Amino acid sequence: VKHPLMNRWTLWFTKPPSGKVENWNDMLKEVVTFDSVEEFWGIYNNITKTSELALKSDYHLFKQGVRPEWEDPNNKHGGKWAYQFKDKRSVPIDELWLHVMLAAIGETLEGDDVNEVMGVVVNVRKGFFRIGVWTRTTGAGPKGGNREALMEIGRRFKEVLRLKDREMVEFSGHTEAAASGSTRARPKYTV
Ligand code: M7G
Repeated sequence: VKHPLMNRWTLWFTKPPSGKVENWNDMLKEVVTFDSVEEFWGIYNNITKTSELALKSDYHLFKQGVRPEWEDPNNKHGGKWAYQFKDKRSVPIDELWLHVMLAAIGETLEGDDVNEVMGVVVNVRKGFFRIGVWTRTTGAGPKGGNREALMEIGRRFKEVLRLKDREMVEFSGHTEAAASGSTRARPKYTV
């Protein structure tokens, strides 16, 4: 018996560049698409753990049909909630990333009639691990969306990561991140 998921999901991997990065989007590799709990575990048990990935690697788990890049039509008006874990040796990154993936595919990151979550990401970097949740809107502007729904996603994400009250998850729009040339744009919201 297969336990179906509400959505189909695609796992993507960013392979660290060997030389100079010409086009970021070319580094994205589509790994596999699945739509059941059993398939998820089959894949999870056969891929490299986040803690064992080389620096500059990313995993992206996105709804099928949404590429894990700002330029995708489903992301271009959106943004992300993110948290950086700076103590790489003590953080249980494999467990945290697993819990975030389970929350995504189990649809517990957002309320029942909300359709904001596009995917989740883990970045392996020199000084930190970062986990993020990408949303379709920023809760403001012409393609505005629902700010309260976004804040709720931030609160649920923070719970999944088991952060303390004073450890803040930050939301920033992709457009601002792109304009500033890094993803370290000033956050719009914190929770
Ligand atoms: P990052 O990997 O999100 O964070 O972005 P990091 O700074 O901690 O490594 C690093 C760089 O990758 C950005 O400054 C962009 O040059 C590029 N990049 C990241 N993302 C998610 C995108 C994207 O969606 N589209 C494009 N074109 N470039 C991106």
